Amino acid sequence: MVLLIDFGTIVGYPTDVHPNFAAVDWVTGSLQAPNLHTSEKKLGQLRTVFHDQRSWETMDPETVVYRVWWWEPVPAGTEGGLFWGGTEIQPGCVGDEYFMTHGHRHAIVNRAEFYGTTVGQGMLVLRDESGRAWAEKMKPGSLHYIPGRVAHRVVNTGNIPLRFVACWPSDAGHDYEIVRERGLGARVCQRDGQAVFEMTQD
Ligand code: S6P
Ligand code: ZN
Repeated sequence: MVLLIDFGTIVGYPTDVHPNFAAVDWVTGSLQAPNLHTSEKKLGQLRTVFHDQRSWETMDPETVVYRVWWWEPVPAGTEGGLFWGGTEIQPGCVGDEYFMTHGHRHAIVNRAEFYGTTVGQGMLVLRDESGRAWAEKMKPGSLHYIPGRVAHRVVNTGNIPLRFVACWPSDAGHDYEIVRERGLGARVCQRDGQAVFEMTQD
């Protein structure tokens, strides 16, 4: 059987297969998909994330720090399925610390993930179960494999929005508590105009 896919048209698909099709703009990471999910995180929702609480308190809690969009071709929790999505982090700082995602480890801890940068500059901060922290530079085209059991967070170190695409298992889930409790063991701060990766005591 010949299968022709043209961004929204599938010809000759077997009738028992749901026509799951989507389109990605590979330059920006924007996504068109059925029942696209979206969420946003504002500064007011990220109270414990930034180390400079005094600066955080002086800022507008309605400031959007990042947006996420994703496609769930199978229901959340399905074993063996995959999700696809993207994230855009605004440029900015709280005190000397760059805007970043909350960060999480997957609820099913052995679930891995891919990140691919489309726009901007940043750092992917990672921490394994033994507490070791490290970072990978993100720039357009960089592809990052996040192993299972590794907590992850993305920091925008540039002056334009940072965008990346992601692919993760549909049953991975998110454990945010572990990052709230233990942090990532490192922070990325602006020192003399440069992004510096610094280990912390947490
Ligand atoms: C999901 C994947 C991303 C993040 C997104 C926001 O496994 O890693 O879609 O959810 O970048 O980060 P966070 O830490 O708020 O979930
Ligand atoms: Zn993840």
